[in-house]
Amino acid sequence: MNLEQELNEITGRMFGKNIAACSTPLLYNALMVLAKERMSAHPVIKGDRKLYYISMEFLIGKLLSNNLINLGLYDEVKEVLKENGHTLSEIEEHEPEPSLGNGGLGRLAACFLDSIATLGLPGDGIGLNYHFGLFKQVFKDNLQKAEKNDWIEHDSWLNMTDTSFTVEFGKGKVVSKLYDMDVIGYKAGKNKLHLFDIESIDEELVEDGIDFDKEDIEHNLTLFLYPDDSDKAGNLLRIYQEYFMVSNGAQLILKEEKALGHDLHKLNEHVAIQINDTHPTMVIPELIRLLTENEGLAMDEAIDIVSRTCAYTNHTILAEALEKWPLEYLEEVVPQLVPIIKELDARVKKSYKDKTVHIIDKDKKVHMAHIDIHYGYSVNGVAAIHTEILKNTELNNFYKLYPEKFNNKTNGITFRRWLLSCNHELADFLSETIGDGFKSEANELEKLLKFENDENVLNRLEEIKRTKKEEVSAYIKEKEGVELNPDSIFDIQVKRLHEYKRQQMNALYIIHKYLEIKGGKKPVRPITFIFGAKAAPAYVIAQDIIHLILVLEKIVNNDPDVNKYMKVLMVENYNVAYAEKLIPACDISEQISLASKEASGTGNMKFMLNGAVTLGTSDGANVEIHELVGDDNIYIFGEKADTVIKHYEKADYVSKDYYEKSPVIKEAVDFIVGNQALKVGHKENLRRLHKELLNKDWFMTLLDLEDYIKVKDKVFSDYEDRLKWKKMMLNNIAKAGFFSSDRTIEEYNRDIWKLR
Ligand code: 26V
Repeated sequence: MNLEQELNEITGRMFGKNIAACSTPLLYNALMVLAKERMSAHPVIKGDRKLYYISMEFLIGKLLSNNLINLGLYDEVKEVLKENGHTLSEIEEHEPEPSLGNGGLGRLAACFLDSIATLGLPGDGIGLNYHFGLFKQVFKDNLQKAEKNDWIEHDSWLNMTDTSFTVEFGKGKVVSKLYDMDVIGYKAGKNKLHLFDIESIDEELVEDGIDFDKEDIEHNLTLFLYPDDSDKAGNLLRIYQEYFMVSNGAQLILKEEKALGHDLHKLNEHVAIQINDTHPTMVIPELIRLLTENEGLAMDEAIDIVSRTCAYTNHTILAEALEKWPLEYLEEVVPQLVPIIKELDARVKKSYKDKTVHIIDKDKKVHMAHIDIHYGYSVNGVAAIHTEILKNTELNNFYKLYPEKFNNKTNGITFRRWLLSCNHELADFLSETIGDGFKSEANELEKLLKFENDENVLNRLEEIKRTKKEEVSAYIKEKEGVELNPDSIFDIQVKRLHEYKRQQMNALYIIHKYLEIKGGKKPVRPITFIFGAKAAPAYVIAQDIIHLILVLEKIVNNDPDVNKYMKVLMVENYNVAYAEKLIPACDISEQISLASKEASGTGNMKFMLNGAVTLGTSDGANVEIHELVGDDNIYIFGEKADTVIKHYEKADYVSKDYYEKSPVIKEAVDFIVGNQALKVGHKENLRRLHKELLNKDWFMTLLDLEDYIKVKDKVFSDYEDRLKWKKMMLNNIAKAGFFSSDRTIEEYNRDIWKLR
């Protein structure tokens, strides 16, 4: 049977119709069945030592196209659909997107699963099956509103299993229910993503927007990712979720090990557990508890074995993001873990007098990262500069104790999704020019460097960029009702909204440019400023920044003196699918975090791979991008990390000084509360933001603003040197190979997991 016959057989069996007669939703279901049938026939990757990647987030994105690519069916399916009067893109559009992650950390976990399977390594993901995931963002009255994302359909990529465990809490127990998704490698075998849920979930609990009874654990446990944790009930729910995940994970791991006949005294020989940020930390005391209470191991041995099994990845140095749970919360939610956590703490206190490395501090807060570092065998940061900051500053006291545990694993992205799937035009052109090898050996992209002076190649890169800009403009016209000019420069900043990422600095540049144009200084070529960002619902200043950007959008786009020269757009509900459309269309990739604060960033890598040029600070993986492409192919501005760290140490940064000494800064900042902005926006939000920038500015926006304006103006003028720009595009694509998550996973495996 050829593929067309196979698909016709499925549509006939399911709906009594042939392919041509099926509607888009029917075809989506039929293709999902086809992919699932093919995947179920693929071999499960096996080995003597297996990885479990435990994470509260797996931002997997839509799955149809990616699975078809990895199954090697993509082109054929596209052809068959075309012959039957359909397009794959209309079907992709129909697929709901699971929102099982916030941003980089969750997306990284998804890229890793793809690479682990592609490299043929035995490794499963363990997480939660949030019914409404991260909220769906809508804009009303220039403000963000949160709604639920109801992504689970009757037929989905989830496969129900009969695995179920009991998880005990202080106030009673719940019974879990496991759903699995197949994770298929690129032309390779498969692993699984295990997503735990509860039998007793009640979707009806959700009232208006994303409000629900946070205390009804038996019915709410897996409704949402990161429920609002601004109050005690939200924090407790977060602990319930974390423990539910790790207890299920630990029970699953032990069950699988026993089924394989492995001796649990040798757990560390057959299992590696990667703890993705501190959220799954309780897996350490939970495993110790299960091994001592149920499996008859002595405490010393259990601690020793678990410590040789678990490894920890740190994804941020931001103090407010490092989990420290009040001991009384843990006593309420997971009383059975508390004696073990106290035992772990007592052992640390016995060995080390230095209070900064203790697990339970004087205020009875439990420092989750400290459990990971003392009782794990590896601690890694996610980009070179980030790991150096961990070793020399943030975790220096731990580094002095355990230098051998610390290592760097610079993040990566899967090229299957971020090139082959989202930019066929570029992928096909690369195949024609340098051969197919880069698809499995990413460094082969460097072969492109030979064509740096080949006008045809350079022009094709420019044409492809133009095509992707046209495509996304048409999509945006339909979705947002905003007309974009594909001949303008596309300057894009898409990522979670956080003050340290400094979307507000980009907004201040936009004000500056707007005022320049009003004053008669027109840019040579129009510029389109695009944003996409969700803000945590309880994060007030982040909401204010979104408000400012939406207000600027209205002012700029409705001003006939200006809108020929510049436009501003914040897309609604930025998610993986939107990223896949925007990134290939980008000219300038904004990576402008305050140096030292962005652990790595992974969007920066996706943009580079698709031929955008980075405008960024010396932060996270930007530093490594800079090293790879050299000074001529990137724009770096702003203070360096060591200077920033010194400002924090000395507490000597005063934003008002920068405001007062620079008329350009003053004018841009004051625009926020000027008549024009207040006419469109809300006094309360705009005044609060203005005050924050002048009196606090914790992430030092004004420190770098002047340099940012200077360098960004230079980027726009360089854009007119088309030959130079096209060469920059080529160099960025050619040097992106290092950022393949296949490379990252090879390093994790070589240094940490040692799977076989
Ligand atoms: C979490 C929170 C939660 C509370 C409020 C403030 C706040 C700020 C940041 C975070 C981030 C938590 C960890 C995280 O998502 N880190 C991201 O991990 C990516 C993958 O390694 C990396 O590329 C990003 O730079 C890093 O921010």
